Amino acid sequence: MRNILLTGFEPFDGQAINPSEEIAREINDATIARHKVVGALLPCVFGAAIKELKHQIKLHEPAIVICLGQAGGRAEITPERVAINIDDARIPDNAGQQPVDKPIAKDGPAAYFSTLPIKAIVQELRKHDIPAAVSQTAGTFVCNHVFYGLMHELALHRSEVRGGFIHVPFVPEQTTSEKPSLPFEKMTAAIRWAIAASIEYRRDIKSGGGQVS
Ligand code: PCA
Repeated sequence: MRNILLTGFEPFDGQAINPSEEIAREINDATIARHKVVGALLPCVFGAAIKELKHQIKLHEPAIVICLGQAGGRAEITPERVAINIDDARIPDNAGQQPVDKPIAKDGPAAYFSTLPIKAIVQELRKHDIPAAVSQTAGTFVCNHVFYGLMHELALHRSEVRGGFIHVPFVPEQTTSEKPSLPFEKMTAAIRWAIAASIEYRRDIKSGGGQVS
């Protein structure tokens, strides 16, 4: 049975929890479409997060890597289309680092596209009444950093492994009423569907209208 590596992030920016961590913990050890899910936690720290991710990849030899992160303020589950080669932090990471306009890989390309079937994932989630949309930017903080680090590692050393990044909204406990959120159970179900779609669709489908407006 092949492994699927599913990572979440520790809380950051003074928050008590990070739903991405809870989701990865909840789905850890599940079997989905004859694949075993291995959950792992990444520090919200530039550099250290990529180091830990590479360590987990070496350890588990996954067929697919899906990294999760929190995007507070978004209303949908958002598979990310593109990782860009820049760190530009609006706030310090959990180690106090705040890089500005710093390339992630000196000689790396400007960007990598996700090799997850992002449109198929959106279609699958909407079929199950879960709000979902493709996102065109993962930002320039630690999530984009890890996403870029993942795609760079796969491009250089593991071209047969597919991977990408999915941002999730706040859970209701983290928000005031005017900020969007999704219940934890709904998000966990969503990520299970996303994993199943990633296994099923080795190539993405062509469909419009899936983007965040
Ligand atoms: N979200 C942050 C970093 C960790 C997380 O869960 C981001 O979007 O960059």
